[in-house]
Amino acid sequence: MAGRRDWTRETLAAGVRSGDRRALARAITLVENGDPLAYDVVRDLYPDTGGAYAIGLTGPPGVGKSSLISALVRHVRERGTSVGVVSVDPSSPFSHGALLGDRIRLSDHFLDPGVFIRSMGTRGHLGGLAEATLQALLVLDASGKELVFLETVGTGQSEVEVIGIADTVLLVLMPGSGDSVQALKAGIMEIPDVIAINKMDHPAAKTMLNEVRSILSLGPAAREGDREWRPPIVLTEATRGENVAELWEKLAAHRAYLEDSGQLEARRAKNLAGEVFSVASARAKEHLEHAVSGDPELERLLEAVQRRELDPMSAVREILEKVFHIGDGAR
Ligand SMILES: Nc1nc2c(ncn2[C@@H]2O[C@H](COP(=O)(O)OP(=O)(O)O)[C@@H](O)[C@H]2O)c(=O)[nH]1
Ligand SMILES: [Mg+2]
Repeated sequence: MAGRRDWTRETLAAGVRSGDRRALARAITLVENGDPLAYDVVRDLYPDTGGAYAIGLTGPPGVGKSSLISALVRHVRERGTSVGVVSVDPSSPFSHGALLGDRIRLSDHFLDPGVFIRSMGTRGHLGGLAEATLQALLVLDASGKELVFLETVGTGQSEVEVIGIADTVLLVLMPGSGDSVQALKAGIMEIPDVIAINKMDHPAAKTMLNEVRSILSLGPAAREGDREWRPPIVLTEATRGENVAELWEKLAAHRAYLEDSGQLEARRAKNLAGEVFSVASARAKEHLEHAVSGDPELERLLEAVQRRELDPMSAVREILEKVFHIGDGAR
C-alpha cells in the first residue's frame, strides 16, 4: 500500500477519531487479526462510541443483502449521512471490483469519502466473528460514522451473535428461501425488526409475502406501554433500487419507535451484555478445545468415556476442574 506507515496506539486512535481512511483500514485489519494493538486502540476509542446507529442485515446467501446495503447506502448518501459497512461474509466479500446489478456500482461507494466499506473474514479469531464485528463496529462508531450496516450470512445462532449488537435487525429473504421461513415459523430465529423480501421481480414474490405475513400474524407484537411494533415486510428489488426508499422509511420508523419508547437504551445495554457474554463463551470454548487437544491426560479421560470406564458427567467435572479450576457445584 502506498504511504504505508507504522501506526502507534496513539496515532492510530487519533487517526480513527479524525476519520482517516487509512487509519480505519489499518484498525479494522488489526481487529480482524486479533492483534493486541487492536485491543488497546478500541479501549482508547470506547468513550467516543455510542453515536452510530447500527443496522444488522442477515439472511441466506444470495438473497441480495450486499446489494440492498449498496442501494441503502446510495439512498442515505443523498442526504449526506456518513456510513460504515462491515460485511461478515467470507464467501462473497465486498470488493473494489464488484459490480452489482445495473445501477448499483459498489466501486462508486469506495470512492466516496463519506463511506467506508469493509469485508471481514474469520482468520483464527479467539472470540469468533462476534468479537471482530463488535470491535469493527466500535472503530467505525468512534470515527464518526452516523450509520453502520453489519452484514452476516445465515439465520442461525452464530449469525444472531454477530449482528446481536445491531440496534435494528433486518432479515432479508427472497422467493424460495423456504428454510428461513421455516426457521421463523419454528421460532428458531428471533423475529427481526424489519423484513425485506428481495428480488420482487421473481414471480413467487407475492406468495412469499403472504407466507411471511401469516407467520408474523401468529406471533405477538413487541410492546412498550400502549405502543407496539409489528415487523413491517417490504418487497424490494435491490439491483434496480426498487422500494429501497420504502425500506429505508421502515428502518427509520423502527429507530424512531425505539427512541420514542425509551427502548433504544435498554436494547443497547442488553446487546452489549449479550455480546460480552457471547465473546467470553467463544473464548472459553476455544480455550477448552485447545487445552483438551494438547493434553494427553485429558485425552485419556475422553477415551475412558468412550470405553465406558468413566461416565460422561465425571469426565466433564474433571475437565472443568483441570482447565478452568471450577470445582464442585459447577454442574
Ligand atoms: N433479479 C434480482 N437479482 C438480484 C436482486 N438483488 C440482488 N440480486 C442478485 O443476486 C445476487 C446475490 O446478491 P448479493 O447482494 O451478493 O447477495 P448476498 O449474498 O445476500 O449478499 C447478485 O448476482 C445480485 O446481482 C434483485 O432484487 N433482483
Ligand atoms: Mg453479501
